[in-house]
Amino acid sequence: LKIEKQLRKAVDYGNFELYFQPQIDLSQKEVFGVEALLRWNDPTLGNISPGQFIPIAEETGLIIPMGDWVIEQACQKAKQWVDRGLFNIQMAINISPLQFQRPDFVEKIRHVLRKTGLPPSYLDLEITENDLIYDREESFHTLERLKELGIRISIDDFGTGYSSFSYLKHFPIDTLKIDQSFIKDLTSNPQDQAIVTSIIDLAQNMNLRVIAEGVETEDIVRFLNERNCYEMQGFLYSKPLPEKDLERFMLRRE
Ligand code: G
Ligand code: G
Ligand code: MN
Ligand code: NA
Repeated sequence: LKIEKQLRKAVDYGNFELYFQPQIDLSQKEVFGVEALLRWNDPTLGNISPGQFIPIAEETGLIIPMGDWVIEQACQKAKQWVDRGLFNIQMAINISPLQFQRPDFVEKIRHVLRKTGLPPSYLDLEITENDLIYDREESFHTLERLKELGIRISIDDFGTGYSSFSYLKHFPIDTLKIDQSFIKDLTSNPQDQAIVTSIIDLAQNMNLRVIAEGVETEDIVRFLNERNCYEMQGFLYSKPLPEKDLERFMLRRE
């Protein structure tokens, strides 16, 4: 309850920060995007992890104003990077089910793109499988309208949800993000190896991009590269970074 009360205050004062985790394409040896990850440092409670406060925000509905803040900040930031000629990278944003299911969601995205001037192709929305199956008809319609705007759609935590293959067949999706739980023990666990290999094949056969999340070792990278997966996100390359550190990270790589 203390957390909920403080979270309400934080929403009122915009008391959050965005961190950015680089996404690397090893085939081009370049950073092609970042995932925006919300951080909250409360004056009395200290640092609280999103694993703790996102579920509370979802239960209380606070995720709506918080999500609005995240989308606008992230788009503004990406546009600034483009304008300053710093780097051209996609901005991936996590979207909660409650946000995605709101009737005004597409209109909100359209509005933020117009307001910030960010070209739509720079925006990548991460949605989980479970968000899509809640109301298939409505989800399909929402995705179609988002695609019409020209943005990208990724399925986050792929492989851990309750959905079926049929949505991959029908829904306009760009990327599968292989959940980190399959990547962590990849080099020692034959089940993870079978699952990850199948997801990569599936993505390639369906002309989807595939990103491995939670990549922490070179052995994991080797396994993935041998199966033609070159897009990586994980601590091996970088933790999520505050803006200034991300800029240093990008400039150092040039
Ligand atoms: O950053 P970290 O790995 O601690 O994030 C933990 C969880 O919180 C992840 O599942 C991540 O998707 C989620 N998360 C982080 N930032 C956001 C955000 O801005 N919006 C939503 N909906 N989830 C987020
Ligand atoms: O659910 P989602 O995929 O959005 O979660 C993203 C979370 O994963 C972020 O909180 C980020 O800090 C975390 N993360 C990113 N890379 C790694 C990694 O290599 N190892 C671990 N353990 N966590 C990671
Ligand atoms: Mn994510
Ligand atoms: Na994930």
